[in-house]
Amino acid sequence: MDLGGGTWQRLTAVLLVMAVAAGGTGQGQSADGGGEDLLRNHDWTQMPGTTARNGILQVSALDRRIVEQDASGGRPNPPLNLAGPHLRSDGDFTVTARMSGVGDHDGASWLRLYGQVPVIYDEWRQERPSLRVGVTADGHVKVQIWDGASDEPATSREFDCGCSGTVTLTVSSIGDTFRVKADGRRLGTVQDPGVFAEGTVWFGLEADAGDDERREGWRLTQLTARAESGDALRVIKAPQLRQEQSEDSLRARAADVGRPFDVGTALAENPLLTDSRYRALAGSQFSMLTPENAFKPQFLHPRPDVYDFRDADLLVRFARANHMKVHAHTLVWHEALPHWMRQNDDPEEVRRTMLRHITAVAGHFKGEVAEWDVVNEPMSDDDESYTDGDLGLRSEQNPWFEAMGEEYIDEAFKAAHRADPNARLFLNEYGIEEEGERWDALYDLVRRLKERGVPIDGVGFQNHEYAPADRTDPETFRAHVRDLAELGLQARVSEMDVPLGEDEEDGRQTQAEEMAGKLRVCLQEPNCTSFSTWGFTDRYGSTADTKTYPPRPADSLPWDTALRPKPAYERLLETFDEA
Ligand code: 9MR
Repeated sequence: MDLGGGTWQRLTAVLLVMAVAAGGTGQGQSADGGGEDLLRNHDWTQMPGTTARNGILQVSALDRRIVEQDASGGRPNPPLNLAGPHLRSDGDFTVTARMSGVGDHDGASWLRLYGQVPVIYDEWRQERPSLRVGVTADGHVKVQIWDGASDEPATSREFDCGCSGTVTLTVSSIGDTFRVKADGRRLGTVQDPGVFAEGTVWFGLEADAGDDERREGWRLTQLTARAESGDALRVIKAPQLRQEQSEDSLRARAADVGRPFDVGTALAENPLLTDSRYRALAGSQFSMLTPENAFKPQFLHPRPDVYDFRDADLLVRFARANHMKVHAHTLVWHEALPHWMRQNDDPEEVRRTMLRHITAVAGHFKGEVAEWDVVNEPMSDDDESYTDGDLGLRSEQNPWFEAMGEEYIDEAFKAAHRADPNARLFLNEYGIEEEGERWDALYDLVRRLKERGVPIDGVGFQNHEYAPADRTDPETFRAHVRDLAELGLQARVSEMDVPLGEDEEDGRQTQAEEMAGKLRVCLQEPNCTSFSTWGFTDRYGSTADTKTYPPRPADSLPWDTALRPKPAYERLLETFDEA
């Protein structure tokens, strides 16, 4: 994989702070003296959906969406330049974009300014405050404002412009008003509910596909930012990814176990690049990361012929900078699929789609990831699937099983092995920590796979304890880990979280004991190779209640919403010490 050495240098460059005086003419100013030239002086190579040539960015329709769990609907998930420049402003400022190739085809062309970057919770992208300005297919200029209180824009205004071809759009944030201009001509104002109250501005570029499915999008030929009336505006480069290490950490303990053992967490790229305290803990506490979403098909393979690995690569770079392993997740699952992947009923086509996806994705990350969840959650949730000789495999909503039956699992592992022969290959599942037909059926499945010579190395036990009934005896887990050892397979705790009920007495103690119990067993069983939680802080935890705005965080993970360690963290440390 080409991670671009030069880019890497730029990415890890020390925080570069540039004072941009209003109307100044120093180095870094654009040709017309309109402020700091964000396009030419800064890194846009990591902006998904774009290609850079001669200082111009081609923005194409990426069409990323987050579908709901039942595969319906889908919230747009347009990209932002996480590893590029962002602004710090404590006052009024102006951003100017020159856009070419707009207004002459079906889709709209957008510049998005995020006051806070969105957070992806379970099957949902929560919009936080942002402003989007763009040119529609019929040449209007449209302004939309998200105020952080809903998924939909709180304000939407359209101005007659007659714009097409090349347009220079200007947005000024002045007091509590946004002023919008096109080609220097005043279009109007929109009330600002406080989009940039945090003093930060992150950039996104979007091209709508439109009905004609054209993807060529538009071109950004200039982007500048300047302060208004003497207020300070600084352009900030992407943060350094390497984090300071500490002796007093989970990963330092894991390094002392006396055999290869990793302690991991799921990580999300948005907070990783924008929240320095999240980044510091992620890099200093863990020796392994699992991409929470970035490696899923709907994130990196949004259209049949479009792969965009840039957000995923950020996580790989972070891992590399901090000597962490990547446990990649996931190649074949029935969720998080872009709609196009479900649209074909021809079994041969479905098989080809699956194999092509695995070959491209595992091939891209070859040598960069230590392990893959090749197949995720293949077991059925329907009791009927476990009766009358049925083998308990999920068929509902699962296009892979529908097309190929059980064989999809064999094929997936073989293709992953061909693409990256050195990666350890896992099957990952929930609800298998306890006795019952689900575990029995999974055990039978992996035994069959081994008998057929399928290159599977291990099983991930997710250990989501969403309800008190999910709190399982570590000794049962131990028995299952040992069953796998007999088959020559490894095991790992892959996604643990322990959400507490509203008024659970001594809840945090229970949470700590649950996590410590599984870690202890994992440390004691030689074929158990890692212990990972599904995220590490409640600030971005996937079990938050996102039906409300802002979301109500759950109490599930070792660090709280203020990133303070909870008893679970202390108990995990102690458990390493006791081992
Ligand atoms: O935490 C993830 C959430 O942000 C996603 O919307 C969701 C669907 O892609 O997946 C969540 O992660 C799941 C993981 O991929 C598989 N096991 C269950 C995890 C928690 O729901």
